[in-house]
Amino acid sequence: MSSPSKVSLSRFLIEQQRQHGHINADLRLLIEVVARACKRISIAVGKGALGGVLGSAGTENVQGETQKKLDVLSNEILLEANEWGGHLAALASEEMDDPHPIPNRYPKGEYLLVFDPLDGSSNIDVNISVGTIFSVLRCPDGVKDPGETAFLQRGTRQVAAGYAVYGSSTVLVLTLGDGVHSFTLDREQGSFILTGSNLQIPADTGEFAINMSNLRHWEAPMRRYIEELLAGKTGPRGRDFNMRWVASMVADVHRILTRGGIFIYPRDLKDPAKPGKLRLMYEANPMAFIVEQAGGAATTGRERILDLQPTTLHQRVPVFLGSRNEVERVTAYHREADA
Ligand code: AHM
Ligand code: MG
Repeated sequence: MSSPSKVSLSRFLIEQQRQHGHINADLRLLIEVVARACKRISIAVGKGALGGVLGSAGTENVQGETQKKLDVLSNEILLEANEWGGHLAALASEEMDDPHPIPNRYPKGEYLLVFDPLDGSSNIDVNISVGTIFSVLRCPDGVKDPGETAFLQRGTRQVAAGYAVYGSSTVLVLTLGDGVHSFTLDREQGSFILTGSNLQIPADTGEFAINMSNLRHWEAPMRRYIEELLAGKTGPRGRDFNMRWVASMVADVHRILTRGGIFIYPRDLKDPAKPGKLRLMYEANPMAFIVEQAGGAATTGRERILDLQPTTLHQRVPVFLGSRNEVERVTAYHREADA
């Protein structure tokens, strides 16, 4: 008997369309195009110094962050790949101030794509995992030239979300709203192969991920939560916890999806104008969608992330996500303190 054949991303998507009716042909094309772009980004990242792609591009994005050459290149790869297929009405990205319209020479589709082309920029030049995060929304009915307002939809309205992590292997993680699945890039074949179905995040964990250097700027309930974890066996939690922080959200979330954990980028009081570091539309929402689909939870420390009504494209939010029982506990500490 022949061994069961491997399931490629293309086959997986066709089956989702044919058997389960979860997606239509346009959404299938969209995911395939994004995956192809991620493959190109993976190749560019993998070349490192040999590709001449390391270092700063000498420009700043809308958030005043210095762009790396690979940030700019990854953004261009995603734009170019997605412009002409007829599946999108517009795109938006961390690296562009305003939404990018589909040029008039191409047909327009019903979806909006929003992405962080290369997340974890500070890790690019030091050979540590980085990734791409994306979220898919429907263009509101009757909107012909979608601007910023068309994108400002609650996370619950996402029809798909995913990320690619460019680590020791390249893995694409995807949800279409019916569980979370992962695909590993077969570098010889050039295709993504299904390597994980219906991933589940354990409800309990002994691992947390946070940038501890900001501790002095945190709110009281946040300090309480971390101090209890640090107190270990002899503290109120009665057990020891371990810490991991890659400083690439994709890599930290991928670890949590694989073996559990809680990821936190809280609000801090260093700059009261900034309610957190991570961006709602292309970091928090897609990751919250994936984490919830894997049985985890995602909040701002106070509210469910997916319920937030966005007010601007590049808005920032505090992020608490991962193993359900830990996210619920730290969220309860914030609510208690507010009450
Ligand atoms: P970026 O999109 O500019 O790369 O910033 C987001 C990144 C996340 O990937 C990561 O979790 C966080 O910033 C790390 O922040 P810090 O430098 O405070 O550790
Ligand atoms: Mg980012």
